[in-house]
Amino acid sequence: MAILPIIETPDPRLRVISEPVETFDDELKQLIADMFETMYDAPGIGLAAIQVGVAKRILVIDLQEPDPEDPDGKKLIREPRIFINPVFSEESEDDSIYQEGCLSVPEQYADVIRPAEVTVDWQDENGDKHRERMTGLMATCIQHEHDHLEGILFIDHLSKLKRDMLLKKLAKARR
Ligand code: GNR
Ligand code: NI
Repeated sequence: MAILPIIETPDPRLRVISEPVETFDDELKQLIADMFETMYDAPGIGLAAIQVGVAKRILVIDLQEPDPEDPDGKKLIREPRIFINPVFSEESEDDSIYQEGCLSVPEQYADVIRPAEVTVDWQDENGDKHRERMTGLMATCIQHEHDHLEGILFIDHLSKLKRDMLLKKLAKARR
């Protein structure tokens, strides 16, 4: 296992369109393990392979929501999920607004409007096919991750004014 370096904007690799996975081998499983280790370390709730420089249609997500049984509400439940070659359909008419962040746009946050629900078809690490209706934070997160496969960042959903303000803040934070 290895923690991989996360690519940050304006690295042009974040604009590349990722290629479908065709071979479900040990190398793929190793990459997925490294992606989870990198995501948990960051920490983040999702990661697309292109964020670690691999232009393949692979997403890992773990919303790490608090355990409702834990009296302090501090314990997070780990529920790692793998989505390979995800395809969306039946995006809801209803939208949801969520304050998003991105490990490739560090420490910058903005409200993004997306369909509240989406049906996703995908393959797992063995190539087996799945379909599920996503809602809530999972719907938001998987749409954010899927954007990465198309070279899109959450800041692309903002007005030019808001995007420029956010990128200015990022530049300032880096100095
Ligand atoms: O860790 C992350 N948090 C997050 C919050 C709201 C909407 C999307 C996300 S995904 C992000 C990790 C990341 O950059 N994934 O690509
Ligand atoms: Ni992101």
